[in-house]
Amino acid sequence: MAVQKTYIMIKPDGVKNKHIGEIVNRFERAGLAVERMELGMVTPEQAAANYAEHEGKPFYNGLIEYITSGPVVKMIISGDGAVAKCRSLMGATNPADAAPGTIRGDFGLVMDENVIHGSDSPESAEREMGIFFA
Ligand code: RTP
Ligand code: MG
Repeated sequence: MAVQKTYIMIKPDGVKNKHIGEIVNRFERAGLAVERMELGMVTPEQAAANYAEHEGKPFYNGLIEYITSGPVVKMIISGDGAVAKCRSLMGATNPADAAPGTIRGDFGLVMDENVIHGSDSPESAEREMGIFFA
């Protein structure tokens, strides 16, 4: 499988609830490597660019407000099939549907605060890495 890079972001609830170490550990244990890592805020411009596909949906305003509400951990993660591998480690979008053993299944409580973001395709990954690590 091809080596890929993907954009991963531990969301404000993941930082607040002190899951950074455990989450990074899971990616590393899966054979993936952390290429870049930075703790900081997401600007409103970055939030809008990252979630442009959701503009106009009922949950959009809350999503932007939430992702800019506190520090996040922005990461570039690399490895064989990194995009799909990370999505699989993250689990389903809604923590209620996410399998035990996945990041959202173990640490997520609600759909609106679901611990982690990960690029959903190699194309999204390129775009999102450009937004957060210009
Ligand atoms: P993400 O982009 O954050 O990694 O999550 P995802 O690909 O699994 O899900 P996506 O469809 O891109 O949705 C982005 C975020 O918006 C919130 N959401 N709420 N109430 C709803 O119906 C709804 N749908 C999506 C979630 O917090 C999701 O992570
Ligand atoms: Mg998404």
